[in-house]
Amino acid sequence: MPTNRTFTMIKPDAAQDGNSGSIIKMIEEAGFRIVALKRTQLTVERAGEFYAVHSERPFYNDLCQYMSSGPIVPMILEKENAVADFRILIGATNPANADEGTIRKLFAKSIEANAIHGSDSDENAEIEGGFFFAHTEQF
Ligand code: IDP
Repeated sequence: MPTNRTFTMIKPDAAQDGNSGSIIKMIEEAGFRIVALKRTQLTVERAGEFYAVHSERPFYNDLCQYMSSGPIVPMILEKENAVADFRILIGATNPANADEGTIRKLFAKSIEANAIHGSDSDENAEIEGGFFFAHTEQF
């Protein structure tokens, strides 16, 4: 995957509340091109695999339960400087600290149910995109 791509997923709280369309509109209006998109649901085991880096953190089990509690909308996105620009668009992990106008400020419920994921590096964007999409599903 080239370095102008990032990976995101709309999390169960936002997908369940019917906010997927509004969030996708914000993403496209911010200049990101959708390379791959689907609606799916993680098992608790698959959620644990995705968040394995956090397995020693006290919130890990709750996070895996939450992330498997309903449908999610994973996407691969393309834009110059995609990883950094997308982190700005989504805002801080805790919506209480997120800037006005960011996706998390607008749609997140809590530090855990924070509406959306965004990769934190080019390397993780490639790994996370590959977790959900085959190369033949990326256009
Ligand atoms: P990020 O998603 O903003 O990169 P990370 O620190 O990588 O934040 O955490 C991954 C996810 O774990 C967060 O998006 C959030 O859903 C959850 N999380 C992070 N910190 C906490 C916490 O202190 N309590 C509960 N859940 C948390």
